[in-house]
Amino acid sequence: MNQSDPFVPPYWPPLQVTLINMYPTKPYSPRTSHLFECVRRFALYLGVISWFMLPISIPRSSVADQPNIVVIMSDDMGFSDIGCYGSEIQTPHLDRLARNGLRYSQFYNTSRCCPTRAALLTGLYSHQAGIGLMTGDRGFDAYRGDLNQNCQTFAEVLRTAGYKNYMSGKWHVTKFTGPNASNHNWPLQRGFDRFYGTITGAGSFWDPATLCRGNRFITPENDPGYSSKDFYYTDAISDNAVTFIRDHYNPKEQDDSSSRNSADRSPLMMYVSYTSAHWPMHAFKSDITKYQGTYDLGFTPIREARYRKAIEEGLISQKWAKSPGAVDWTTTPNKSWDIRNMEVYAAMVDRMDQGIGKIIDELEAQSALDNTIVIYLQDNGGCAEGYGRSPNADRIQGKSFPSLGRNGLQTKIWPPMQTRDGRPLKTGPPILAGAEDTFVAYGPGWANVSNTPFRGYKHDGLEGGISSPLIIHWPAGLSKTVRNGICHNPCHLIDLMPTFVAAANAKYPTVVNGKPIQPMEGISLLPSFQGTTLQREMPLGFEHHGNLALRDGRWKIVSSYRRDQPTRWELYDMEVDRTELNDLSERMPDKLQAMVRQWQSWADRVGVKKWPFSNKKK
Ligand SMILES: [Ca+2]
Repeated sequence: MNQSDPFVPPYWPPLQVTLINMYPTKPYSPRTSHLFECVRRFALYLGVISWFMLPISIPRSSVADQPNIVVIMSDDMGFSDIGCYGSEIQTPHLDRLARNGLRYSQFYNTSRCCPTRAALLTGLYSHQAGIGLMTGDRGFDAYRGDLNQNCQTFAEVLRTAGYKNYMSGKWHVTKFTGPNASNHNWPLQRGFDRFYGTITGAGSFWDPATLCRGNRFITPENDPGYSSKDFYYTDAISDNAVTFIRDHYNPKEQDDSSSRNSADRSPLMMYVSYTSAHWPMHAFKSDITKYQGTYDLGFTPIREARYRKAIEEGLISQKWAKSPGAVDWTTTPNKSWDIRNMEVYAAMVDRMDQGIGKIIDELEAQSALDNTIVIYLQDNGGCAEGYGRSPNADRIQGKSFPSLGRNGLQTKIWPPMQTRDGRPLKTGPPILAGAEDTFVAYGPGWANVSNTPFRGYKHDGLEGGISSPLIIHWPAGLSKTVRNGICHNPCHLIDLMPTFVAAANAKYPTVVNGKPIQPMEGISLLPSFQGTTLQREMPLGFEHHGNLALRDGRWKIVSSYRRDQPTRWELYDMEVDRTELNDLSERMPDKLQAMVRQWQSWADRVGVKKWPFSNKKK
């Protein structure tokens, strides 16, 4: 940011020049006692001496002071949906991470589930990993719908640095999702030691499809590793993550042998991939009740309150006008139905935060929180899709299904589908969302609230589609000067792999199993942990479903896909207009064309094909 700019970030420290040590000894925590520090330094001294005495073949990382890494990602939530980014939804645990950590105001995802997961896992643009669109094979290498063999997941890379890797939650980076399908691209085959979760990308929270433990399909009722009186997927993800952490530090208690050897001495990596708050809106009554009355006045007052709070937090500039509301509450039909949808959505986010609290508590119980990098992010912006918003009463009249019993697999992720005991799921008004026999999405009006103050939704290259909170919590590694601070440098999913490689003292490979591995695309965020401005040479590129964008410093071009219409680029100065309301493309045609050429160069390099393409191969 330009210091002459009236938007001077309130918490950002003066520019510092910091030498980033690629083999870091962690900055001292101010809470570290003198005695502990002496012991720690002596241990480090012994470690260094021991290292020189070891055979050359022992990797240096085996004696490094490597941090644990816990990546927590939510699903289909907007920029302002958690408390510390402006929301009225109660997220005290995420807020605590933010107050003691570092927030980023311009962190980008890829605007959709699959490509975000591909980019997060591999440090590449999603097209380079083979997932330019979703998990169907579109006949081009960039759109195979399956992670390719010329990329590595961060689990695969961290494993080579001595990490034990665990995953709880949604995978969604392979087209092979059935119980008899090839599992070559499932978590255990891509670097993880233990996995609990779903292979595909959506479904009931009360009975998720493709639920697996390791490589085995399970049901909520026959899972040998987890049982709950009231199964709810968000809780199951949290509880299994807690179990993996506990077992990591108490290897004798664990129920499989994958990480038994020296697990207590290995650093831990955990990928917690929630499906909250993706449709359908499913939640416990007790959580929904907390939000009754909160949304009775509709979209406008909530958007305004979030906008004001985000300005107060220092996350957005007051000179960025709030984008216009997308849906008129006064003419919205079925108001009580839509109010309920947002109450349930809030309850889903609230429940996820409760689970994050359990994970943080377990790290604290293991005395591991201090040297754990806890990361929170979201996979795409609020979702305007209309799933479950039309009534299906006529179609399900008098219908019932055979019970699934204890072992029957849920095979559907949207209606027509059934509960485990055979009831059809009901959609649309006046059916109130929440229970297991309902299937409703919260729609464009509330998605627009989620994405306050931005335009656009999930799928889009506009800021509402690609902007995510990013919280970094790492007491042993963040400078005191950035605690409760905000980094305003643009960042992207591709930056997390280089950050992990640097923090873990890992070596990113060039060849694996004879296959060349594409180089990392991003930059390490470690300098920002010390308050140093990030230096990025390459612009950030975006393409999904024909929605295009390029971010280069303060400038952004963006084009929204319109069927049967030519590409129409818009140009924005993000320092003065991040809400993308003042298109400069006609006033600055040379700048626009230069950036379009940059975008084309990026698109050609990563394998983007012009949308729409219809070919679909099996
Ligand atoms: Ca998503």
